Amino acid sequence: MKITPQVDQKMGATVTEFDVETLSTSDALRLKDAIYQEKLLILKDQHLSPQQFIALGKALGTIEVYYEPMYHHPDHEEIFVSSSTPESTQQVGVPKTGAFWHADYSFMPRPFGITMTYPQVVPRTNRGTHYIDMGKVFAGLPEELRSVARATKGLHSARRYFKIRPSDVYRPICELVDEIEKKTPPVMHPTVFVHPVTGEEVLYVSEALTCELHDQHGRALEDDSLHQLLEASGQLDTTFSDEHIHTQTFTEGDLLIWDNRSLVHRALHSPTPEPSTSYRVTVHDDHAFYGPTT
Ligand code: 7UC
Ligand code: FE
Repeated sequence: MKITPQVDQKMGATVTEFDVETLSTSDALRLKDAIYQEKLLILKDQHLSPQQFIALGKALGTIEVYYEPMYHHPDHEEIFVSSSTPESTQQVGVPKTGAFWHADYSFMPRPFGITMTYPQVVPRTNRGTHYIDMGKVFAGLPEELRSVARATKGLHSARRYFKIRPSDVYRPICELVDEIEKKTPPVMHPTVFVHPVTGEEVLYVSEALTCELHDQHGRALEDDSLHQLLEASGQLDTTFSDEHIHTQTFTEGDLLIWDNRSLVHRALHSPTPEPSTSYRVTVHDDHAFYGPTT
């Protein structure tokens, strides 16, 4: 197994000569270590069955099954399917997922540390994912904003990006909203936490899922601090040219693994009606999601 940092890129390393079938304990440890050091890994030339993809997840930790069954692979609930299949009448998974800045599962009480995506059908144009390293963002913030982050918590909710299910057609929207609030009540996370492996302080806010910042008395801040933090991170840049944004493209055989504590991401989807399918497996590692807050 060879790990090679990507040249002239803001982050990431490629992993070659990786074979899940013959993965030694020491290589599994090296791979895990590289996830946290490099933040984003691109495993090359992978030809895995769903079972092998799931086995890779289990080699890294404990798989989290997505809470909404609409996303599940029909035979393997561990696999989340993002798929636009214009030719097919039977939709599998959900089209165009994650096209907004977020960290996976930040709207849940216990998010997972590792996300893997494994593109199955790769469109010719516009397929990729944007990433921002929120540890780097925090390190570059002006001191006033760092203090605000250290003194507050963020409220995260799935409510704005919950996807309407086929079974929701003709339901009153208020009923659906109530259901979202009940099933996934908003959760608080520290605005900045110490990464349990790297020790870095990570700014944990996203444009899609962080709704408010609260002070130590639990009162919502009425100023624009959240907006300022998001602005400073590059997540509000509609041209995607902010210095923090890394855009990772992929080809068939690539399998992406990233540190879901450090990075926020945003999927890029092709505007053409080309078919596109991607599998995802998400994993809790052996560490608490965040250590003691700063
Ligand atoms: O359909 C989607 O874009 C799924 C998104 C709301 N959730 C990703 C996650 O795991 O946080
Ligand atoms: Fe995502």
